Amino acid sequence: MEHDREPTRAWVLHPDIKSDRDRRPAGFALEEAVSLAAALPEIAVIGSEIVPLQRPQAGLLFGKGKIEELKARIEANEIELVLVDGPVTPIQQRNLEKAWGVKLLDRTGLILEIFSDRAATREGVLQVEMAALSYQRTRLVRAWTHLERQRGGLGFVGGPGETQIEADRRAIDEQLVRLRRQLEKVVKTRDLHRKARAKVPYPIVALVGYTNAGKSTLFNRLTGAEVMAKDMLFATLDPTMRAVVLPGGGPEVILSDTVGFISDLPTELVAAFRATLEEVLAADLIVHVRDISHPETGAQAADVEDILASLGVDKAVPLIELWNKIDRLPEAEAEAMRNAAGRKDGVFATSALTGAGLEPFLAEVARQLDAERHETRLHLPFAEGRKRAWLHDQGVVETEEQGEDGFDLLVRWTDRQEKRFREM
Ligand SMILES: Nc1nc2c(ncn2[C@@H]2O[C@H](COP(=O)(O)OP(=O)(O)OP(=O)(O)O)[C@@H](O)[C@H]2O)c(=O)[nH]1
Ligand SMILES: [Mg+2]
Repeated sequence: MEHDREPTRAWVLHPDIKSDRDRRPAGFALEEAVSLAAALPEIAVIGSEIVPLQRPQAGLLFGKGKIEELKARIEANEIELVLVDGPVTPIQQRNLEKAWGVKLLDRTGLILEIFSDRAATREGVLQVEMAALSYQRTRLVRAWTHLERQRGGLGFVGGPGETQIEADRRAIDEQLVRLRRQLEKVVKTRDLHRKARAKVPYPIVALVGYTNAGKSTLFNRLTGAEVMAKDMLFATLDPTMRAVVLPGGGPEVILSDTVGFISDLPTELVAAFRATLEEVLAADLIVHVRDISHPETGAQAADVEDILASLGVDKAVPLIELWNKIDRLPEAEAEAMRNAAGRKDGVFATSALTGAGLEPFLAEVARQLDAERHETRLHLPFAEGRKRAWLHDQGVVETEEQGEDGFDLLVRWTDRQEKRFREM
């Protein structure tokens, strides 16, 4: 990060496309796009606007008149970077950059930039690099087809020829193979870590949710950790885990804070973060943290559920929903929310900031984890002392008797604990 440089002056555009059936309310979408831009420290958002459009124009995205109008504003404000909240084809990007004399990023490009700014672990860095390269590769190909066509028609010579583009693609492919190999190595080490953690005697509770919902704030409050919690999109990128004792002498659990989700998450990134989010797949309990004070809270929750499903999260994993930031609502509304949450199973109105509503939530975590447990009788030969020690570590042994050729145990454990045991 270069702090001494002047921030790049940016303008944010949200194309509100009328032909797009399931388009989001433009005001909220623009607000989110501005927050996304603000998540990059080197950008200063000078202005933003909604651009109503009947349908996207093939070569330029916007209509000619609109482009002229925007050009005037861009020049008057000395804008260097235009962020378009939506997909922009490579051809459109090139043409708009030329028309306005700026650099342009689309939504996927911007999210990739943020992720690459945040990635802290080796694994995170590799994943973002791979996502960015895959994105770049598709754009390279399409831009080239366009150039070729144009050159053919006008008879120009020069510019990148086929061999150059082919070489670029090959270079990207080779780089991707290299990255994948490195990633595999890192994942293998992490798998070892996870195996080590599987021996840790506690169930895993994963916090998931839309970006900025309050996951890290809750994580910090419960664990006393200091994970960066900020009014900034994608404050957290790498998953963080900490052991916590649930209050009231409840069981000890491992709490896991994860990367936030966002609508239209670039597919490259979902794929890239699969490995990281496997922590979530391995959880004994999922806590979905929602910002209930956000005007789009319903749509955000639906997005999170879609992403969880696409990650293959097992429907059998119990889930608790938190209606967080209840303190931001006017008292009458907060009261109505608390009542509505109270009528639903596994839903709690909370404030990670003030701590309100957390006690009943934590009691439910303890109860759910306990309800999940079932009893199993095991016979362990003397040679399996390691497994026996593991069971005792997990605190699942109810009774134990020494027989002639080993131990007879009665254990009470969760499905996942049993699965981990069977895999040992
Ligand atoms: N008023 C209020 N603000 C909250 C509450 N929980 C979190 N916040 C604020 O919301 C912002 C985002 O909180 P984070 O904990 O960083 O959110 P996150 O879900 O971890 O976000 P990402 O890491 O970006 O996915 C911060 O400014 C928090 O102080 C709450 O219960 N009430
Ligand atoms: Mg966070």
